[in-house]
Amino acid sequence: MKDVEESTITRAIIRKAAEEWINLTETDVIVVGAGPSGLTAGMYLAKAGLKTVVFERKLSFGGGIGGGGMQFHKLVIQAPADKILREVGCDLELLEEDMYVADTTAMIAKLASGTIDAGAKIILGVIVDDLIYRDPPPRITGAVVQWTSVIMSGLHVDPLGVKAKAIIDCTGHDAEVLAVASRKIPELNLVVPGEKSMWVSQAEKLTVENTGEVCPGLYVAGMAVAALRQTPRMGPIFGGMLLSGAKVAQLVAAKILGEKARRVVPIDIG
Ligand code: 48H
Repeated sequence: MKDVEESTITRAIIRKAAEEWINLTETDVIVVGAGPSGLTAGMYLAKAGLKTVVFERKLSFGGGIGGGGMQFHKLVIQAPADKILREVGCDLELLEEDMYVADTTAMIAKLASGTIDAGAKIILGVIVDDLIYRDPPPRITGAVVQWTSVIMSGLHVDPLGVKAKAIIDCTGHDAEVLAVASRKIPELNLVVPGEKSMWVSQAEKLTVENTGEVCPGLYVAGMAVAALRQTPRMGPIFGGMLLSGAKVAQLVAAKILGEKARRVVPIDIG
Protein backbone atom coordinates (compact mmCIF):
# COMPACT_ATOMS: atom_id res chain seq x y z
CA MET A 1 0.00 0.00 0.00
CA LYS A 2 1.21 3.49 -0.72
CA ASP A 3 2.37 5.97 1.94
CA VAL A 4 -0.45 8.36 2.75
CA GLU A 5 -0.15 11.84 4.21
CA GLU A 6 -2.72 12.58 6.92
CA SER A 7 -3.12 16.08 5.55
CA THR A 8 -4.06 14.66 2.12
CA ILE A 9 -7.01 12.85 3.66
CA THR A 10 -8.09 15.94 5.61
CA ARG A 11 -7.86 18.17 2.53
CA ALA A 12 -9.83 15.73 0.35
CA ILE A 13 -12.64 15.40 2.87
CA ILE A 14 -13.00 19.11 3.60
CA ARG A 15 -12.69 20.20 -0.04
CA LYS A 16 -15.15 17.62 -1.42
CA ALA A 17 -17.70 18.11 1.36
CA ALA A 18 -17.46 21.90 1.10
CA GLU A 19 -17.95 21.76 -2.69
CA GLU A 20 -21.14 19.79 -2.18
CA TRP A 21 -22.40 22.05 0.60
CA ILE A 22 -21.84 25.13 -1.56
CA ASN A 23 -23.78 23.45 -4.33
CA LEU A 24 -26.59 22.70 -1.86
CA THR A 25 -27.01 26.24 -0.58
CA GLU A 26 -29.55 26.82 -3.36
CA THR A 27 -31.41 23.68 -4.19
CA ASP A 28 -34.78 22.69 -5.65
CA VAL A 29 -36.08 20.58 -2.79
CA ILE A 30 -35.11 19.90 0.82
CA VAL A 31 -36.56 16.71 2.27
CA VAL A 32 -36.34 16.62 6.06
CA GLY A 33 -35.94 13.09 7.40
CA ALA A 34 -34.66 9.90 5.76
CA GLY A 35 -37.43 7.56 6.91
CA PRO A 36 -39.65 5.66 4.46
CA SER A 37 -41.59 8.72 3.29
CA GLY A 38 -38.49 10.93 2.99
CA LEU A 39 -36.42 8.35 1.10
CA THR A 40 -39.30 7.66 -1.31
CA ALA A 41 -39.91 11.37 -1.85
CA GLY A 42 -36.20 11.97 -2.42
CA MET A 43 -36.00 9.15 -4.94
CA TYR A 44 -38.89 10.32 -7.11
CA LEU A 45 -37.93 14.00 -6.89
CA ALA A 46 -34.46 13.14 -8.15
CA LYS A 47 -35.94 10.92 -10.86
CA ALA A 48 -38.09 13.88 -11.90
CA GLY A 49 -34.85 15.80 -12.47
CA LEU A 50 -34.97 18.04 -9.39
CA LYS A 51 -31.92 18.89 -7.33
CA THR A 52 -32.84 17.20 -4.05
CA VAL A 53 -31.18 16.97 -0.65
CA VAL A 54 -32.41 14.82 2.23
CA PHE A 55 -31.23 16.00 5.66
CA GLU A 56 -31.28 13.32 8.36
CA ARG A 57 -30.41 14.09 11.95
CA LYS A 58 -29.16 10.58 12.78
CA LEU A 59 -26.03 8.96 11.35
CA SER A 60 -28.18 6.29 9.70
CA PHE A 61 -31.20 6.26 7.43
CA GLY A 62 -34.48 4.36 7.49
CA GLY A 63 -36.30 6.17 10.33
CA GLY A 64 -38.90 3.84 11.80
CA ILE A 65 -38.29 1.03 9.30
CA GLY A 66 -35.53 -0.53 11.41
CA GLY A 67 -37.81 -0.94 14.42
CA GLY A 68 -40.19 -3.17 12.41
CA GLY A 69 -43.22 -4.09 14.51
CA MET A 70 -42.19 -4.00 18.18
CA GLN A 71 -38.64 -4.74 16.98
CA PHE A 72 -39.63 -7.92 15.13
CA HIS A 73 -37.66 -7.39 11.92
CA LYS A 74 -40.56 -7.50 9.47
CA LEU A 75 -43.05 -4.95 8.13
CA VAL A 76 -46.29 -5.32 6.23
CA ILE A 77 -46.78 -3.53 2.91
CA GLN A 78 -50.05 -3.46 1.01
CA ALA A 79 -50.63 -2.97 -2.72
CA PRO A 80 -50.06 -0.78 -4.63
CA ALA A 81 -47.04 0.36 -2.56
CA ASP A 82 -45.31 -2.98 -3.26
CA LYS A 83 -44.49 -1.57 -6.72
CA ILE A 84 -42.19 1.01 -5.13
CA LEU A 85 -40.24 -1.64 -3.23
CA ARG A 86 -40.04 -3.89 -6.28
CA GLU A 87 -38.70 -0.93 -8.29
CA VAL A 88 -35.74 -0.66 -5.86
CA GLY A 89 -35.18 -4.43 -5.87
CA CYS A 90 -36.56 -5.23 -2.41
CA ASP A 91 -37.89 -8.80 -2.09
CA LEU A 92 -41.39 -9.21 -0.71
CA GLU A 93 -43.14 -12.32 0.59
CA LEU A 94 -46.81 -12.73 -0.27
CA LEU A 95 -48.95 -12.79 2.88
CA GLU A 96 -52.37 -12.83 1.24
CA GLU A 97 -53.89 -11.10 -1.76
CA ASP A 98 -52.42 -7.58 -2.07
CA MET A 99 -50.50 -7.89 1.23
CA TYR A 100 -46.78 -8.53 1.53
CA VAL A 101 -44.11 -8.85 4.20
CA ALA A 102 -40.79 -7.03 3.86
CA ASP A 103 -37.55 -7.56 5.77
CA THR A 104 -36.62 -4.34 7.60
CA THR A 105 -32.90 -4.28 6.80
CA ALA A 106 -33.48 -5.09 3.13
CA MET A 107 -36.10 -2.37 2.94
CA ILE A 108 -33.80 0.27 4.47
CA ALA A 109 -30.84 -0.69 2.27
CA LYS A 110 -32.75 -0.98 -1.01
CA LEU A 111 -34.83 2.16 -0.51
CA ALA A 112 -31.81 4.24 0.46
CA SER A 113 -29.80 2.86 -2.42
CA GLY A 114 -32.67 3.64 -4.83
CA THR A 115 -32.73 7.21 -3.53
CA ILE A 116 -28.98 7.69 -3.88
CA ASP A 117 -28.88 6.02 -7.32
CA ALA A 118 -31.68 8.31 -8.50
CA GLY A 119 -29.36 11.25 -7.74
CA ALA A 120 -30.66 12.61 -4.44
CA LYS A 121 -28.05 13.67 -1.88
CA ILE A 122 -28.58 12.29 1.61
CA ILE A 123 -26.68 14.15 4.33
CA LEU A 124 -26.55 12.47 7.73
CA GLY A 125 -26.02 14.08 11.12
CA VAL A 126 -27.78 17.34 10.21
CA ILE A 127 -30.93 18.68 11.87
CA VAL A 128 -33.33 21.10 10.25
CA ASP A 129 -34.18 23.15 13.31
CA ASP A 130 -35.79 26.23 11.79
CA LEU A 131 -37.10 27.65 8.50
CA ILE A 132 -36.38 30.68 6.34
CA TYR A 133 -39.50 32.70 5.46
CA ARG A 134 -40.60 35.78 3.56
CA ASP A 135 -43.87 37.73 3.55
CA PRO A 136 -46.37 38.99 2.51
CA PRO A 137 -47.88 36.53 1.80
CA PRO A 138 -46.03 34.24 4.23
CA ARG A 139 -44.02 31.62 2.38
CA ILE A 140 -41.18 29.25 3.18
CA THR A 141 -38.03 29.81 1.18
CA GLY A 142 -35.45 27.62 2.89
CA ALA A 143 -34.32 25.60 5.89
CA VAL A 144 -32.02 26.40 8.79
CA VAL A 145 -29.56 23.57 9.42
CA GLN A 146 -27.26 22.59 12.25
CA TRP A 147 -25.04 19.60 13.08
CA THR A 148 -26.90 17.17 15.34
CA SER A 149 -23.79 16.98 17.50
CA VAL A 150 -23.97 20.73 18.17
CA ILE A 151 -27.62 20.48 19.23
CA MET A 152 -26.82 17.50 21.46
CA SER A 153 -23.90 19.24 23.11
CA GLY A 154 -25.92 22.35 23.84
CA LEU A 155 -23.16 24.60 22.46
CA HIS A 156 -24.18 28.08 21.36
CA VAL A 157 -23.34 27.82 17.64
CA ASP A 158 -25.36 29.73 15.07
CA PRO A 159 -26.81 27.56 12.28
CA LEU A 160 -26.68 28.08 8.49
CA GLY A 161 -29.48 28.72 5.99
CA VAL A 162 -30.11 26.76 2.80
CA LYS A 163 -32.45 28.07 0.11
CA ALA A 164 -34.99 25.80 -1.65
CA LYS A 165 -38.10 26.03 -3.80
CA ALA A 166 -39.84 23.47 -1.58
CA ILE A 167 -39.26 21.96 1.88
CA ILE A 168 -40.95 18.67 2.76
CA ASP A 169 -41.55 17.66 6.37
CA CYS A 170 -40.94 13.89 6.49
CA THR A 171 -39.93 13.91 10.15
CA GLY A 172 -42.50 11.36 11.34
CA HIS A 173 -44.71 11.41 14.44
CA ASP A 174 -43.46 14.75 15.81
CA ALA A 175 -43.82 16.73 12.55
CA GLU A 176 -40.81 18.75 13.71
CA VAL A 177 -40.65 21.19 10.81
CA LEU A 178 -44.36 21.98 10.95
CA ALA A 179 -44.12 22.39 14.72
CA VAL A 180 -41.38 25.00 14.25
CA ALA A 181 -43.40 26.79 11.57
CA SER A 182 -46.46 26.79 13.80
CA ARG A 183 -44.51 28.24 16.75
CA LYS A 184 -42.27 30.74 14.98
CA ILE A 185 -44.30 31.94 11.99
CA PRO A 186 -47.72 32.76 13.53
CA GLU A 187 -48.90 34.39 10.29
CA LEU A 188 -49.22 30.87 8.86
CA ASN A 189 -51.99 30.03 11.37
CA LEU A 190 -50.65 26.52 11.48
CA VAL A 191 -51.77 24.17 14.27
CA VAL A 192 -50.19 20.73 14.78
CA PRO A 193 -52.56 18.89 17.11
CA GLY A 194 -50.91 15.43 16.90
CA GLU A 195 -52.11 12.06 15.66
CA LYS A 196 -55.08 9.99 16.87
CA SER A 197 -55.06 6.38 18.17
CA MET A 198 -54.72 3.35 15.90
CA TRP A 199 -57.14 2.54 13.08
CA VAL A 200 -55.12 0.96 10.31
CA SER A 201 -57.21 1.31 7.17
CA GLN A 202 -58.42 4.83 7.92
CA ALA A 203 -54.89 5.88 8.83
CA GLU A 204 -53.37 4.57 5.61
CA LYS A 205 -56.04 6.14 3.42
CA LEU A 206 -56.10 9.52 5.20
CA THR A 207 -52.31 9.83 5.32
CA VAL A 208 -52.07 9.54 1.56
CA GLU A 209 -55.13 11.73 0.94
CA ASN A 210 -53.84 14.54 3.20
CA THR A 211 -50.29 14.48 1.85
CA GLY A 212 -49.42 17.74 0.13
CA GLU A 213 -48.81 21.47 0.44
CA VAL A 214 -49.26 23.06 3.86
CA CYS A 215 -48.46 26.65 2.86
CA PRO A 216 -46.45 28.11 -0.02
CA GLY A 217 -43.09 26.36 -0.09
CA LEU A 218 -43.86 23.86 2.71
CA TYR A 219 -45.16 20.31 2.19
CA VAL A 220 -45.89 17.35 4.44
CA ALA A 221 -45.63 13.57 3.91
CA GLY A 222 -45.56 10.40 5.99
CA MET A 223 -46.50 10.21 9.64
CA ALA A 224 -46.21 14.01 9.98
CA VAL A 225 -49.45 14.18 7.96
CA ALA A 226 -51.29 12.38 10.78
CA ALA A 227 -49.82 14.81 13.33
CA LEU A 228 -50.96 17.79 11.25
CA ARG A 229 -54.44 16.56 10.34
CA GLN A 230 -55.09 14.68 13.60
CA THR A 231 -55.78 11.42 11.81
CA PRO A 232 -55.17 7.90 13.21
CA ARG A 233 -51.87 6.00 13.38
CA MET A 234 -51.49 2.70 11.56
CA GLY A 235 -48.78 0.72 13.36
CA PRO A 236 -46.23 -1.34 11.40
CA ILE A 237 -47.85 -1.30 7.97
CA PHE A 238 -45.79 0.97 5.71
CA GLY A 239 -47.54 1.17 2.34
CA GLY A 240 -49.05 4.53 3.22
CA MET A 241 -45.60 5.98 4.04
CA LEU A 242 -44.23 4.97 0.64
CA LEU A 243 -47.29 6.21 -1.25
CA SER A 244 -47.26 9.47 0.69
CA GLY A 245 -43.59 10.04 -0.22
CA ALA A 246 -44.32 9.27 -3.87
CA LYS A 247 -47.36 11.54 -3.90
CA VAL A 248 -45.55 14.52 -2.41
CA ALA A 249 -42.74 14.08 -4.95
CA GLN A 250 -45.30 14.14 -7.73
CA LEU A 251 -46.97 17.29 -6.36
CA VAL A 252 -43.70 19.16 -5.81
CA ALA A 253 -42.39 18.20 -9.26
CA ALA A 254 -45.63 19.44 -10.85
CA LYS A 255 -45.39 22.70 -8.90
CA ILE A 256 -41.75 23.39 -9.76
CA LEU A 257 -41.59 21.99 -13.29
CA GLY A 258 -45.18 22.65 -14.43
CA GLU A 259 -46.01 20.98 -17.72
CA LYS A 260 -42.43 19.79 -18.11
CA ALA A 261 -42.87 17.43 -15.10
CA ARG A 262 -42.39 13.81 -16.21
CA ARG A 263 -44.40 10.99 -14.71
CA VAL A 264 -41.86 9.03 -12.68
CA VAL A 265 -44.03 7.37 -10.03
CA PRO A 266 -45.10 3.86 -11.15
CA ILE A 267 -48.54 4.12 -9.47
CA ASP A 268 -51.62 6.24 -9.94
CA ILE A 269 -51.88 7.90 -6.50
CA GLY A 270 -54.19 10.77 -7.40
C1 48H B 1 -33.54 16.10 10.34
C2 48H B 1 -35.09 14.69 11.32
C3 48H B 1 -35.66 15.75 12.02
C4 48H B 1 -35.09 17.05 11.85
C5 48H B 1 -36.75 13.97 12.54
O1 48H B 1 -40.14 8.52 11.71
P1 48H B 1 -39.85 8.25 10.28
O2 48H B 1 -39.71 6.84 9.88
O3 48H B 1 -40.97 9.03 9.43
P2 48H B 1 -41.94 8.57 8.23
O4 48H B 1 -43.09 9.48 8.33
O5 48H B 1 -41.22 8.51 6.97
O6 48H B 1 -42.39 7.10 8.62
C6 48H B 1 -43.10 6.87 9.78
C7 48H B 1 -42.93 5.41 10.18
O7 48H B 1 -41.58 5.11 10.42
C8 48H B 1 -43.72 5.21 11.44
O8 48H B 1 -43.23 5.63 12.48
C9 48H B 1 -45.04 4.63 11.40
C10 48H B 1 -45.64 4.16 10.13
N1 48H B 1 -45.69 4.55 12.52
C11 48H B 1 -47.03 4.12 12.68
C12 48H B 1 -47.42 4.08 14.13
O9 48H B 1 -48.61 3.83 14.39
O10 48H B 1 -46.56 4.28 15.03
O11 48H B 1 -38.53 9.00 9.86
C13 48H B 1 -38.35 10.33 10.19
C14 48H B 1 -36.86 10.64 10.08
C15 48H B 1 -36.06 9.97 11.21
O12 48H B 1 -34.97 9.28 10.63
C16 48H B 1 -35.61 11.13 12.08
O13 48H B 1 -34.35 10.92 12.66
C17 48H B 1 -35.59 12.27 11.07
O14 48H B 1 -36.70 12.02 10.24
N2 48H B 1 -35.80 13.60 11.65
N3 48H B 1 -34.05 14.84 10.48
N4 48H B 1 -34.04 17.18 10.99
N5 48H B 1 -35.58 18.13 12.49
N6 48H B 1 -36.68 15.28 12.78
